[in-house]
Amino acid sequence: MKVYDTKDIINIAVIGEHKSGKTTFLDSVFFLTGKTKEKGSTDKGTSVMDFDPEEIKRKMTIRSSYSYVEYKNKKINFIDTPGFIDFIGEMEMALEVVENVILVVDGERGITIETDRIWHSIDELHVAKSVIINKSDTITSNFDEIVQKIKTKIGKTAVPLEFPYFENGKFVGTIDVIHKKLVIYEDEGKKYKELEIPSNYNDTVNKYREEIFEDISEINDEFMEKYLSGETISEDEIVEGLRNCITQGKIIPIFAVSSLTNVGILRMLDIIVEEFPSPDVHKEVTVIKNGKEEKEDISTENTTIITPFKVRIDPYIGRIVYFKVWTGNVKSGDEFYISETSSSVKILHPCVAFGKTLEEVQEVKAGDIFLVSKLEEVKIGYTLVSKKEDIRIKHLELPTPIFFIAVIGKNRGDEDKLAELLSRFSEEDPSFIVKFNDFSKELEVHCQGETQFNVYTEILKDRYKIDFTLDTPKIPYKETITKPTEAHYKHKKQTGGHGQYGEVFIKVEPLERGKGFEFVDQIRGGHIPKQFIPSVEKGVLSAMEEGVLGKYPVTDVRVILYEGSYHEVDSSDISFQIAGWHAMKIALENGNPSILEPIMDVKIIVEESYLGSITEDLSSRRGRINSIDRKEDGTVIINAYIPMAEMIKYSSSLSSITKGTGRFTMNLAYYDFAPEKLQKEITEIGRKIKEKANSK
Ligand SMILES: Nc1nc2c(ncn2[C@@H]2O[C@H](COP(=O)(O)OP(=O)(O)O)[C@@H](O)[C@H]2O)c(=O)[nH]1
Ligand SMILES: [Mg+2]
Repeated sequence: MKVYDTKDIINIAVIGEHKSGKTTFLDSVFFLTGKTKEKGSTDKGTSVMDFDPEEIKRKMTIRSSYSYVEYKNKKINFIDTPGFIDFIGEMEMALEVVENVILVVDGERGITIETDRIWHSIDELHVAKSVIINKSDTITSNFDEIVQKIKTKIGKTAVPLEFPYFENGKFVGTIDVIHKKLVIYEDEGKKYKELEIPSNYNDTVNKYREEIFEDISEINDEFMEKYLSGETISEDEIVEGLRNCITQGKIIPIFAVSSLTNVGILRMLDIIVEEFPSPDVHKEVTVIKNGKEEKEDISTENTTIITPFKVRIDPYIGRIVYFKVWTGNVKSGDEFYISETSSSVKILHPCVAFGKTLEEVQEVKAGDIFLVSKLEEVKIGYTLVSKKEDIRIKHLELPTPIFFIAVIGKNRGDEDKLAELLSRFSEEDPSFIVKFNDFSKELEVHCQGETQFNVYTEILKDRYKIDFTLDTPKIPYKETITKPTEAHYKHKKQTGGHGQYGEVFIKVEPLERGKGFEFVDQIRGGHIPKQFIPSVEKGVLSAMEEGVLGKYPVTDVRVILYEGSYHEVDSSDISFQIAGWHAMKIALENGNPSILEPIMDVKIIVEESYLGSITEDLSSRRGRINSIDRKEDGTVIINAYIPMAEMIKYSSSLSSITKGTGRFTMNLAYYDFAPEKLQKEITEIGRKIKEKANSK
């Protein structure tokens, strides 16, 4: 493959609900541009993008995948993404590296809740957006209806550049609004002929053109003057105005296609190479240099910055890392510095990919995407820089987990294997988080939903034959004290030779929520020698690992060491650790201990008609509603604080209340005292968990 300049590269992520036809659309693109002789098919398991055996088996995209095509002297990099909202992490990683997003809408189903959800997750992203109404072969009348729905749900600025044309009820072509042509497809969609628009379509074409002209006028005064005064506007001016509007998100173009019959796609590709922004729309990229935000010229020769955005473990090739080049260029043998690890790596044999096939390239320029195999030390989230400087690229934040589950190996010894395999999934999909719960000594998965969890655990069962049971994960409760207290402990032991001696007096005070731990040394006159002060602190901290109620860790306390004594010969690090430990345990007993529970900051988005049932449900979950915002599209956003214990199975409850239409996000907000009536129960739960964990 030849080397492409930044201005000739177009990066596109294809998103949309499950089964809307994203992967088929790309198979069609590959077929029409001559990349494949025979068109791939997800139904037959021959698709270019869904090449993973797990994907073929499920007929579903699990991971994002990348392939390029060359068309009209441009290189278009396509990233296909999974449509299940559970795999939103895969989608977000792709979104970070593209300047264009195409939303695929299933024309047969129209704008569904899932489509709406996916679209909303990119609401605030500054990329050029477009929509294809796929499966246009199955719709004969409701195109306008879908367009109207797109306008209310997705944005008023959405407007068709092509709408479908039917002959005898068959989708045979499109009407191109900009070029004012009827485009009829031949030879399996590989060719088209341009004809005059039948006169009965003129009104529709003019209506859409007016919309487009008004949008262009908004950002271009010269264009506006010409438009208003009725002067002729050249096709070039329209194309350029439209390109600027698309780039700035002022227009969301809509296309009508059938990925199955390849109708509409070739012309769409023509428009893509003409109108879609290349990475050079951003002349600069924002980086964090030595902790400060700065701009770096993308065409610089001095500094090459690349970031890994995806990892794939290929059964034959091994580990493959996908990179985006932000500035500069990359050649085989180039050395890069990683700020995150303060180490260097060499990039050898950069490749482009077509499905699972890799092809080495000579050079990769700013804006482009490439991949490298056998690169072990690089992880998603790192920034690689061609010189030894602390430069980082700000990443999009991955969605925080909303689904939690404990995975327990059936047989002894399975646990390690389970942890290893689950972590491997997590390396490829960082939104699938595997954690070892120190308190319960159980393995937990924190992820985006049941579908994501099931896909991965089915692989465990099918491929690795590992048996496991599932359990609810344990809530990370904590303990604190509620009144100031004092404690004294003298540790004295005489055994044969050296004895042990250390005496401490401490005051322990409750701190505000979230303050954690403070240790104050008020020893005067060397009553405890300097070197033993950290020993006392160590003992105190070790006592705090298990509270005196449910054995949950202790937090939000200030410990003041104000007096003590030592022995010239017998005092030692360990003696003072022991004294500190005992004193702290006494203080915890006497400080009116209480249990703290984690409270989540929850954002729930539902259609307005469900508001009543949601608020009712939230009050039964001890939720506190902070705000309710009504949006133009008929949805409401409810912000609430809800205890984590009440949120463990919330995804399925929300789904059943809203018939699958609601969605939510949550983050840990703060810790608060658990209600009086639950304290005893939580205490007992903690003791039981600890007992079980210790017997392991
Ligand atoms: N009738 C029709 N079916 C299509 C079209 N595009 C895709 N499909 C079918 O829709 C199903 C889902 O397609 P797929 O590409 O796997 O969807 P994805 O989940 O969005 O990647 C498959 O059975 C395809 O054959 C189309 O344009 N027309
Ligand atoms: Mg797919």
